[in-house]
Amino acid sequence: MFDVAGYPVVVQPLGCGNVNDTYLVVCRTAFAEEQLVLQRINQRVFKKPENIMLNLRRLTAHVHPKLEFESSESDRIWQMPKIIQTREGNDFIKDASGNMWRMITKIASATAFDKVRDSAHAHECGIVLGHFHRTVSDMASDALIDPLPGFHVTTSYLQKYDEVRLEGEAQARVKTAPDGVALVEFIEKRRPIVPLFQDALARGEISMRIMHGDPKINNIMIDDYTGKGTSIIDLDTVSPGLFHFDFGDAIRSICNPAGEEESDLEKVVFSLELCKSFASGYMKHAAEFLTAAERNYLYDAIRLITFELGLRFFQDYLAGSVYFKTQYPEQNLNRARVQFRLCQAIEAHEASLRKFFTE
Ligand code: GN1
Ligand code: MG
Repeated sequence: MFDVAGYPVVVQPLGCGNVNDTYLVVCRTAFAEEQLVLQRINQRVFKKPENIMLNLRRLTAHVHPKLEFESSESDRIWQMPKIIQTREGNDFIKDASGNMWRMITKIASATAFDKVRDSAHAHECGIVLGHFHRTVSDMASDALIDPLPGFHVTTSYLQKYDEVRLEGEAQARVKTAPDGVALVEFIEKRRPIVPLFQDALARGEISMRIMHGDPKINNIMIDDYTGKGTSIIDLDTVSPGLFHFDFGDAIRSICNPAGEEESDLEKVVFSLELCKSFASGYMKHAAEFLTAAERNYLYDAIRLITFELGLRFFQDYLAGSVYFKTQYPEQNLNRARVQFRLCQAIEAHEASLRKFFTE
């Protein structure tokens, strides 16, 4: 049992994560109530779930004191969820079927949106990511255990894709999709950019830091009362990595106002205006620690992470949708189409984006 006061009055699904199962739990006492987040960790994705809890403990031990210290002088109360232990003092529970459950505090009176609302929203998302990066920028890059080895190593996804393409079922799926061959060609054309970040790392131009790993728009909480960003959630992928992946991932999800699930590809666009709003918010905190070499790769990060996610969706579709949860059979195919379309739109803005980030 988790160590919470009172009695649960409701347990209901929360959010629309593609990996873990997430529930809102409300516990009431005779005079108050507490909202909590209960999650079942997807052990097909997170093979060593104990490590993500160990990471969360280390991360929150580093971040919470800083946030508390800032509270008196900042323009907002920054928040980060906290682990609720079991009554026995453990960070998670393993049930009889081997499922792993954990409970964390809920960032209350705040909303995580699936789609961007306006420029001000994009700007706040930038502030939140920049603040997060600044807060962890003094953590050693090996302070956390890598929970998903190869997570943003684009070459490893390409290799997986190459393997799955050899299978009969995958070939049939390519043939059946009206745009199957075009999608394969789209990937082929971009093969040369895939090792870009590993090469830059190997040359020592950029270095590993602590990254969030999944800072998409619906992991950024906006205060219902003030409209300000207040927290970044979904901390399981926080790990050694590059800030670039976070920067790119946030932008690809924020600057496509149609969102990840759009079925009308005409609506998938890249908004330069939203991108600039996000980046100006991000730089409020990030300007002090980003190096000139790191800035040089910001455009490449947006393009590559969008391509990578499209590749991951397409590869999963070809493999029979075994990784990302789906509500209909072609969902991962459609998600891939959206990311590839967005990648093309980003490429069309290359010159202005490069100029904007390096000036
Ligand atoms: C997954 O589970 P969720 O929705 O927070 C995925 C991310 C993708 C995202 C795309 C561990 O995140 O990498 O960018 O879907 N997380 C993992 O929506 O694979
Ligand atoms: Mg996630």
